Amino acid sequence: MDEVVISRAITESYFKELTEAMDLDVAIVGAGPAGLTAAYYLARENAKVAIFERKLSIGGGIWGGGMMFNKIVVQDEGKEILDEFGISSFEYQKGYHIASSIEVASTLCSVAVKAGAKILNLISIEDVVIREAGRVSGLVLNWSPVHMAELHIDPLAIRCKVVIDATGHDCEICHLVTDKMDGKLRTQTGKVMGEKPMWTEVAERETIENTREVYPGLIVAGMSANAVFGSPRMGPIFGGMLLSGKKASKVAAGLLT
Ligand code: 48F
Repeated sequence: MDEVVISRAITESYFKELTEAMDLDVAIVGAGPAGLTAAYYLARENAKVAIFERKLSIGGGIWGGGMMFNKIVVQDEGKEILDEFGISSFEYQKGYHIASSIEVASTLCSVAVKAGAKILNLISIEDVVIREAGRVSGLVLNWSPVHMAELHIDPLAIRCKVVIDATGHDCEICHLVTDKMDGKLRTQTGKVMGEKPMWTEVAERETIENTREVYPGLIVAGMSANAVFGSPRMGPIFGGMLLSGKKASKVAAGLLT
């Protein structure tokens, strides 16, 4: 075995994938449950889709379950998606299904990749590209270690038809649109309204309602949708995240046609 062949194999195949990701149908920011689910359904419909994830690990807030206890809860509607992906669960009490956060995170990652979605980890999105008619038409990326080391290094950019902000509580892409160019979101205030305190029942329902195009070319999904529209947080129940990801894939597919 030759070290240089190994090194070439890695760099050539990685940069081929990165180059292909420079022109996408859908670019998803954040590989949490919402982003991974959206990527799976889009890839299954043959959309050219990639997820950009800041961290080394894929799965966002799934791994830690509730307060580092690695179990998550889903409701009946969410369990249908767990079943579809072959993730085991058991009914703790009527309507409350328990699953291993380890199995959920690893399986969501696996099904998305096997369906054809590309996942580029260790890349942070630091800006959006806005061109014709104020439409989001691309993302600006940099290596996460560049940000961590506070190095002054210019980023690169990719082009895409649709962006899904699946960045969780921080809804970072929506903040970029409002803060950098005073873009008006389709919320009551035109701004990010901010997440409200925990109310699981309402939060789970509203996550799905809030999953929509919030700015031309930009869809919000998962916790980011609730943060943008001023809905509550829900805690370690994940059905809303899975269902929001699925809905985001449909909204994105609608924008592609
Ligand atoms: O936070 P996260 O899991 O978002 P989600 O899919 O799910 C929320 C739940 O985990 C939980 C909850 C309800 O169950 O309240 O919190 O909505 O995943 C978001 C991912 O986005 C990445 C971040 O590292 C995380 O893995 N991320 C955030 N900002 C950026 C980013 C960015 N600017 N560039 C790249 N990745």
